[in-house]
Amino acid sequence: MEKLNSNQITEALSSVPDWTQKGDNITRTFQFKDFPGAIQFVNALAKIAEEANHHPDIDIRWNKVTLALSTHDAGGLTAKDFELAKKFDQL
Ligand code: H2B
Repeated sequence: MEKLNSNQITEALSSVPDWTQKGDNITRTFQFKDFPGAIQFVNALAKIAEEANHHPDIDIRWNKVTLALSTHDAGGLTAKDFELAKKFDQL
């Protein structure tokens, strides 16, 4: 996987407008009705992440789940991060 340059990142971000770049990560916070709702989301995304062998950092706070995606193997953001972000948006 090739690390994206800043122009490529800007372009890719337009396809996932709810995500924000923070350094070498893209992040989004999802909000649910309650804690079980948040956990159900995490369980669903865990399956996708494992199948893709690409695992987000996950921060769970009651009904909110913040995900951060980066490709550590490439030392930055790659197309894979944006692919996964799109899949998580669809959940
Ligand atoms: N997840 C993420 N987000 N970035 C990676 O670079 C990564 C990963 N690498 N999951 C994978 C696992 C790698 O460590 C294993 C060995 O394939």
